[in-house]
Amino acid sequence: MALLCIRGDWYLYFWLIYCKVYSAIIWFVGNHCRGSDKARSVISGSVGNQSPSGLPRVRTRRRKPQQHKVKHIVALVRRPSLRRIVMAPGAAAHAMMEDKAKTLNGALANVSMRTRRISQFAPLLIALVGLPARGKSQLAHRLSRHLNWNGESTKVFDCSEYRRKHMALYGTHDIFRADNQQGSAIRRQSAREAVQDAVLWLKDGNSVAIFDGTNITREQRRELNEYCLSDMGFRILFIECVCEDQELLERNIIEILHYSADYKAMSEEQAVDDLRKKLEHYMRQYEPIDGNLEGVSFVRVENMGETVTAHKVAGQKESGILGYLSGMRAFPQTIYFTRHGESEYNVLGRIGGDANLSPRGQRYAIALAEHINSKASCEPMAVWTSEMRRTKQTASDIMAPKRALRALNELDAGICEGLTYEEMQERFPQEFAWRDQDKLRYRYPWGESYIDIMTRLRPVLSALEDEHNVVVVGHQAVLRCMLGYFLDAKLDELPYMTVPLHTIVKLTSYGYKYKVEMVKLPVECVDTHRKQPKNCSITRTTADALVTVPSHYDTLPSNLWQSSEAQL
Ligand SMILES: *[C@@H]1O[C@H](CO)[C@@H](O)[C@H](O)[C@H]1NC(C)=O
Ligand SMILES: *[C@@H]1O[C@H](CO)[C@@H](O)[C@H](O)[C@H]1NC(C)=O
Ligand SMILES: CC(=O)N[C@H]1CO[C@H](CO)[C@@H](O)[C@@H]1O
Repeated sequence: MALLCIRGDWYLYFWLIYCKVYSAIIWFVGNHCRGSDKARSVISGSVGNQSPSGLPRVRTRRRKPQQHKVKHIVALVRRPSLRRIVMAPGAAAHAMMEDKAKTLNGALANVSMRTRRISQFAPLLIALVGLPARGKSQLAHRLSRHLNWNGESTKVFDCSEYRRKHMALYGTHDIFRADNQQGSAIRRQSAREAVQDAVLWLKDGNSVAIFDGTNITREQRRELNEYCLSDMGFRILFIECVCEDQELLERNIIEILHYSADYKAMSEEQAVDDLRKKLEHYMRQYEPIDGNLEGVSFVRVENMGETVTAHKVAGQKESGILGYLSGMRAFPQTIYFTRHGESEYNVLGRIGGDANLSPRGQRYAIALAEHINSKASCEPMAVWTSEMRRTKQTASDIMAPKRALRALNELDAGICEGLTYEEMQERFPQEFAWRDQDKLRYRYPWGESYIDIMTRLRPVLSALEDEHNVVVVGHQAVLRCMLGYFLDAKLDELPYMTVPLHTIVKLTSYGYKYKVEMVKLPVECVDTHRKQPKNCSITRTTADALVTVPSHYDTLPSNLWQSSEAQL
């Protein structure tokens, strides 16, 4: 044992001395300009300081070489001769480069400094850039819908609407000619007004304004950028829409011809000719964004989201927008929404639960399948249901791939699941009144609010925006939210939207809007829509609370099947 210890010690000792000597030599070589005396004293000092016991020696071995290394590096950097060697060959060129960079980046440096200082939470102005018919308006409105849904109050400021205000009647493409003084004055004026309104909107405490201008030139972009960043302290993001896809372009042009207010009074040939000339005028003036020449942060969207490139984009809102843009597709779409067929709980006036369809509900399921299957033979369809029995049963006969999504489940009524409104009033009169006071935000104890559903529906809605021919079999509250999203409903109106049972709601996109068609299938059912009562105070009487409750059965009628047969 003793021998082993001594031998171990000896090796350690030897190794230590070797290290010290080695690092000292390195240090000495590096430091020779500043005198070797000091180096030698460091060597002798560190060797002399060795303690005879094992443990401390190990520690010194670890620590000391590190100190030497640091000193060694410092010495190298401090050595004037060495610095001269590094600097000498390129010194003049380097200085010249610095000067050049200063003059080049001079204007941009100020801007980017300011960008960095502007808070993440500052309001954001989005300015669209691009030729007409590149899908700018569609992008603007879809983005606005998406942001509003996500709690960022957003509004689109459309330049052409301001122009129309100035010119009661659209004349011809002539006003878009670069050399048309009066025309360009009007366009400049309307752009200015749109920006002013956007600024007022943001100053009012809203978070995003989308400026749907047309062809902002490099100079205009610089001005707008400067104005937003330095004068207003807003964040700014440019979105450039580029479209090389001829098919997409033609579709956009047809949509403009159909839906633009400018062409309402023109014959088709006239309108086509006019739009073509207008495009030519714009193309002559258009300057695409060049990341090398302009210090602005921008996103380029090619072919409506096929390719998305970002330049100097930072910030939480902006990255959300970037994510949305890159997932975006644009083609005409039709989506069908329907509630499940009448369920046993609907008949009884009970909320929530996971009941089966009533006999009448089953009849609706068959009628729905017939209706959808006749369309499905032309184009492929898909069916999305919730995870609840009543939606799955409703969709069961539709011949299309089905998917059950938890996000589509009905609002969770928590402690009130399975109760009738009368029972709710009896057991939880205060909760019932609170719900009537603010149905959108009211959350059932242990359950959900409409706002909660909106949150969980986000991914479904994003996915749905890029789908065509989908049948969504859902529930009342969930469909209110979904339809509200596509139809741009006001949030406070959502909980009172009418989505009756046994009705197919067909949404068809046109331009950036959706057209809605209600198809009521001839199968009897109860009404489940409860209007907001007049008296929402906590102290209201039971009669006041129940005044708008729709009528329902108290027990499942045994003759429901026959009676509905008879009525048809
Ligand atoms: C920044 O802007 C100020 C005033 O607008 C100007 O005087 C200064 O030269 C600019 N700085 C740079 C680096 O260009
Ligand atoms: C609601 O009902 C309570 C109690 O019946 C009554 O005091 C109150 O005035 C009513 N409020 C409204 C707005 O009718
Ligand atoms: C609406 C808009 O910004 N139009 C501009 C397009 O480019 C021309 C040429 O610079 C401007 O004069 C317009 O104001």
